Amino acid sequence: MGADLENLVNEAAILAARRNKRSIGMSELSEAVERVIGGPERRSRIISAKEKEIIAYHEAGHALVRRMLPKCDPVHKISIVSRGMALGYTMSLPENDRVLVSRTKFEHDLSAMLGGRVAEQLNFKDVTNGAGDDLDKVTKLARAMVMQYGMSPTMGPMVFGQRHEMIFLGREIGEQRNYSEQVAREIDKEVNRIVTEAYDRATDILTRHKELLDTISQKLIEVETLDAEEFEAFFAGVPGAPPRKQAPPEGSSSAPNRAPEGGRPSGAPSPQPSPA
Ligand code: NHX
Ligand code: ZN
Repeated sequence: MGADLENLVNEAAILAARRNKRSIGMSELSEAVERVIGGPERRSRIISAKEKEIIAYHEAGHALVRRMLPKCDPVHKISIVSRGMALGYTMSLPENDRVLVSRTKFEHDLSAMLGGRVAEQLNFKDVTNGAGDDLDKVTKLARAMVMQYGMSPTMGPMVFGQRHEMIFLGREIGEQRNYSEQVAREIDKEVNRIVTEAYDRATDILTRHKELLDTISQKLIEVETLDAEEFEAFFAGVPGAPPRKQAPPEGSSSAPNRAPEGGRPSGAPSPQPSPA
């Protein structure tokens, strides 16, 4: 944790020095956060016009679904500039520190994670291997909802499988199956149902807002990145878009449950690493 912060500030200092600045500003700090989470930008990567269009639609799909579902965290940044391993990414920013997550929020998050794949399908009538990482996360989350969180009405409030973890390494080393073949099939069916419903929800949103998907994708092709404010501008007067709270001014502490000391200071963002 302390080492993470040291690394973060060091990255910010390097960026400030490169920009011939005498001190670290907010822009260096946020770029450092993005570098630490997602790796360095790779502007030299060569991408064809067709691929750039696919990447733009994929990211616009994530962002638009995320914006239309009330339980999703707000979009912090959309980019079609490669960073680390990813060709593009959509970052979100939790509005408050959360410990407990509802089934509804998980369902909305699944739809947002599938938004990229759905946008590819709707616009190109074809899909790419690029969504593999999104689908991996979707499948793992849906499976955890059924097997670990008791969130499937048909499977009931039970835990399936005894997970063997090496606690001190925080790593899973395998799963002991403690349920029948029959139950294994029911679990698979439930995981599939949850993912399918999330996919259908994303398809519904992107079909109803296809023109907006086109507009945002074209804008991304043109400018390559959109920040929260630029993205939000597309939604003024759009019916069906849940209202977005105005971000509190820098340094103000409006969150009631924030730890007074030792926690993240208010105003310091904690962007999610997910490229989804
Ligand atoms: C490939 N990369 O392997 C190419 C080079 C679908 C527009 N054929 O979902 O970049 O396809 O929303 C962390 C996070 C690899 C590590 C994402 C490693 C993705 C990312 C595969 C966007 N954004 N896919 C995404 C993407 C790809 C990949 C990752 C990772 C794309 C997608 C990578
Ligand atoms: Zn994606």
